Amino acid sequence: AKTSKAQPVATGVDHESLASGVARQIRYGLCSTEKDQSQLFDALALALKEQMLDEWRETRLKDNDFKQKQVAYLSLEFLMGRALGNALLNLDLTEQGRQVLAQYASELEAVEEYEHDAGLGNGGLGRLAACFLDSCASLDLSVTGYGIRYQYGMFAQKIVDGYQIERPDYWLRDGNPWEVRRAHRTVSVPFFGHTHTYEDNTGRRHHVWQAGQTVLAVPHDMPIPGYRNGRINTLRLWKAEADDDFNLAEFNDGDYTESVAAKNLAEQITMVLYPNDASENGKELRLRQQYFLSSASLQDLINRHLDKFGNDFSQFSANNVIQLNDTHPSIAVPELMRLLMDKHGLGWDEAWQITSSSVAYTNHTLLPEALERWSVPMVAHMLPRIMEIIFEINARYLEQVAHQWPGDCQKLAQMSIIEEGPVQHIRMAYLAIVASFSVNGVAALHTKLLKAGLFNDFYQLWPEKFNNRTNGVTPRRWLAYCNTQLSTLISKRLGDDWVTDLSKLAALNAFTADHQFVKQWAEVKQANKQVLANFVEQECGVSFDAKMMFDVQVKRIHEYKRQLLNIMHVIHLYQRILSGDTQGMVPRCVLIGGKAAPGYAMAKQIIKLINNVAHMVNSDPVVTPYLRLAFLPNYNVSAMEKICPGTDLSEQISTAGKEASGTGNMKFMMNGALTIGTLDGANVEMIEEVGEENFFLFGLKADEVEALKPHYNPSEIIARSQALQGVLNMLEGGHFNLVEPNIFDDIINAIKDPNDQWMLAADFDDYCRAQQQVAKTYQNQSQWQQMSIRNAAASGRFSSDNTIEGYRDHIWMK
Ligand code: DL6
Repeated sequence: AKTSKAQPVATGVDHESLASGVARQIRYGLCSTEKDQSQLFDALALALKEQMLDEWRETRLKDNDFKQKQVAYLSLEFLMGRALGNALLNLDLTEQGRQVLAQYASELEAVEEYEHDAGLGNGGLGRLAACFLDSCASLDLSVTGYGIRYQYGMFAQKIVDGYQIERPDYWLRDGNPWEVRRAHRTVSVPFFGHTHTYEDNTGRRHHVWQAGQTVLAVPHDMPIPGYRNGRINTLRLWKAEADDDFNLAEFNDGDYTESVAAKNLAEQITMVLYPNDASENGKELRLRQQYFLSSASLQDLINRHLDKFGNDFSQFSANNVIQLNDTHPSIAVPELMRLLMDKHGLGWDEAWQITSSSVAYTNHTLLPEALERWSVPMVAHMLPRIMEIIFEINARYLEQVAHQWPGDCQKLAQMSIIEEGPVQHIRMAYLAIVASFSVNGVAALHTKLLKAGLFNDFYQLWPEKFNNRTNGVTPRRWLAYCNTQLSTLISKRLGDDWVTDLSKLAALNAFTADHQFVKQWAEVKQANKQVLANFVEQECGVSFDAKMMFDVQVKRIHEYKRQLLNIMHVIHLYQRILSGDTQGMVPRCVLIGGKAAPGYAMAKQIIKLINNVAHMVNSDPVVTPYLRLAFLPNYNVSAMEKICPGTDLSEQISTAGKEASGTGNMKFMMNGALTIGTLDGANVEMIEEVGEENFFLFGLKADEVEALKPHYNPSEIIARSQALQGVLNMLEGGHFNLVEPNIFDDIINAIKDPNDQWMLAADFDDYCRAQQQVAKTYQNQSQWQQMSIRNAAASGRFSSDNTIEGYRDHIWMK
């Protein structure tokens, strides 16, 4: 059944029961006499979980009836962040929570700091999955998130001498009060071994995979409360455990220690999140994780189906959708075929009919290097039956290709799921497209480019599969929770319906001429800037002055995101200040934060450059009245909750055509920041909503980037640009690395390289022009504040509720 906007219903728990729950948890749950803040966090979280248990159970019972289609959202990443504040908000218990903690002389904000971020993701893709879960629950949709319970999440980043150092993030050290281990739903996942076939006496062929090893997948469930609507969905995270027979042979041989040590091998599968956001490194353990997640989740789905319908699979695809979050879980395609055929006795055609009408695929990147390929020998060794099924899917699908393009061998090779070469590889994205009934991109431009470029052959073959679902972010966490002052101000004028229907923010446009409102809007921003300034001081030791403009770029460090362009502009400003040219300059504090993949040398050098420039800028008293720079270590979800409310200017400056969507851009916009950006990803749609006059647009467009590529000549551009020459001279002169010679040579060479696909030099002058426009506008504060209101007012389209309604209506319930 289709539902419309989220409809809050009165729920909530009285103060008494939450207070007694906390007291009981301290006494019996934690068996504690102490009431320090970390204990209070545990007790409050456990008491809240207890409040959710009945509704959680009821939601499950209702969903097990399959009156509503069930969606399984398979993702290797869920970047959840902290859960406490979000649960209090969604359950309408924030005030009660505050009062209960006051009884222990504690403040909610202080207690919240004791929760470890659940950092089970790298960046945008994982955080999107987390926003989607909130929206699905709030829209009363039966959606289960399936992921991995990594013991170590995204690494903790430290900065030592300007360099990134990675430290393990053992987020489970103090336990996880939210999770429920459901051992009775454990399934086992096969690996290695060999296959054989036999014919039974009816002539039917059977395939048997004699696994060399099986690993137990034990579900640990996290509650996902909808916004005040009584629904509690589930995020089911799988933990790998060795089964009791693990290496029994060695055990029987008397090698007890070897046998027990070998258990670690199984348990390694869910030990650590791979910290690469846009490149796959072909590691065997990563494939193990992907198959482990896919197999466990599908077995779980099938078990639920069997409980209700027995071995009758005729309605399986009418009752289930499996949404693949990127290609990472695409090994689910052959796994579903295997389970249906080898375990449940279906024939190929029936199994394919079910698979291809249940699986849908979301693509999140245009970068070819991020498209996964697995070597055939590795898959054949680790998952022998899966390899056979992939070959068979490919053979059957290539017949369709041959039919569409008769005699075109080139087409066959180029579209084959198996890539030929010295070692054959499986193109996982192709496997996902071939099997899926829906293939979607994550912003209009991204989908357009997928259809025209990367997946054009497939678009020609199956145009009906392709659709766009522009990303969004949840307004609960990213406005109502993280920016309480702004939320209160908005609600005073508009009521609070906007929390579940963000399009209502459009009504803010009516107040841009209301001086009182504009003044209050500016005061809220000012207060949030002070909070951010305190945070920067505490984390970076750099003093930010809330009277200056706060200019922020936080996201993964990647060449295509062009933190380097940002720092080149900072160097340009620094030079202008040193030469006394401060006319028209607005004093600004620049904040940059983000993690580099540990093996990504260039990204790490960029971090080092930012830190070295920061050192020079911040230590010169001539410069600091105009410019300050800080690199924020360990950027994560809870940091963003403090950053986006206090930001004036959001930097979304990727090379056009490279950022699939971006979601940080939306969080900033919702919180009233203005954006300087290129025509890339969802920026394009943000401009559509807010108007170009309320956005600082610069740079080449995606088609211009492509057209320029063959004759890109940075030397010519440098020769024409004094500003760029100035920046390069300073870098080449070693101004920022006097005692560390040559450490920035790669960066300098990249800017001058005709093969620089990020085209830094090409966009530099226009970026500086747009930044001057920013400064000029900021000097007119009433204009700036009005533009800020218009940005928040126009952000309604970027609520993930809106996105999920699109998935619901055009993919899941179609
Ligand atoms: O769709 C969520 C997010 C987008 O907003 C970003 O633009 C995009 O870069 C990110 N993609 C990835 C791809 N990783 N892989 N593969 O993280 O997805």
